[in-house]
Amino acid sequence: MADRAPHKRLAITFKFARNSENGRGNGRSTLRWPGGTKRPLESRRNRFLQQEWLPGCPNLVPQELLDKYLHRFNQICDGEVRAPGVTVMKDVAYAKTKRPLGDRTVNKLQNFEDDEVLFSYCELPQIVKYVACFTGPDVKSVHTMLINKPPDPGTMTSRHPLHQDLHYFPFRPANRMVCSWTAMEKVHKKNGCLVVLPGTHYTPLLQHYYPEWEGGVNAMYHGIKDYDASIPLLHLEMNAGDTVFFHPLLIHGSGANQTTGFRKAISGHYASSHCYYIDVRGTIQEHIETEVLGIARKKLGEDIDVSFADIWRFKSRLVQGNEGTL
Ligand SMILES: O=C(O)CCC(=O)C(=O)O
Repeated sequence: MADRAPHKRLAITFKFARNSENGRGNGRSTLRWPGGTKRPLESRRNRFLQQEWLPGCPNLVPQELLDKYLHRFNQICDGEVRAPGVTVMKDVAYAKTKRPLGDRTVNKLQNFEDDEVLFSYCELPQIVKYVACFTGPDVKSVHTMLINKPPDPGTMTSRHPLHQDLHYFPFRPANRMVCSWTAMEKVHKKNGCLVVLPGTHYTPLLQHYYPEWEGGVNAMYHGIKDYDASIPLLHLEMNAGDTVFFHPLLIHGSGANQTTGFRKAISGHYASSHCYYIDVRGTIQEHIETEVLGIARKKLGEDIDVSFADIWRFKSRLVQGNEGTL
């Protein structure tokens, strides 16, 4: 780490050249880390929303913390530690096989808000500082993930289809939510780095479906069919500890891991405590509500009386400031 500048000096923002006609990117295929400029945080938020900015901070999370998260991941994955509430997801290629849980079969852990080791990522001051630029001072964690992305089993099921995170959230406004995504190791095209469609945080929420992939699709990996294919994909190649922050309408996904190693990342979704729940019935989000409630009933019993909003309330956890309506 000694050869890398501390994040404070490099608190910078990715700039995608803006086409003033349509507000879209210039199609650079690989993310660059431009030279640092320090900007007041509120102005950073405005730039993010009004222009094409994807805030990215090199080396924001130190290696010793990434090692701690990795160790915890392995403990949970191997069954050495029981982490209440954590969902351990196997790649669909292994889901119906007898292959045990392990780092070769698990594609992600979700909902680690009750695991103090992993949740400490969501509370890191250097992360919350940026998050609060978008959410305001009253910050709630609403969703948590450690994505393992093991080597693709040969089915291409390690891909994550292009989607907008807002599709999953029954609350608003979108401009008061943000995702932090930190690479836990070097991520690049070959191991399935994040890909984004720059500028799409201006688009409305689009219809999501399960993609029709030959090898199958992981549970809840919904994708957008009708995105603007003329927008060039941007690959976010990053080093361990580098972090990006992105808007819930930004279209993003990730490629297959075509290496023999992993492509780990840790990620938190945050919202202002003052966001409000919406009723998604009759909207394009209705089917995600049906699917989530179906899973909850399977796990907890057919007769449970729980709403989509209750599920999100249950897994949300205050990170900073005061409770509100979320
Ligand atoms: O890390 C990845 O591969 C993408 C994860 C993602 O976008 C998600 O789970 O919503």
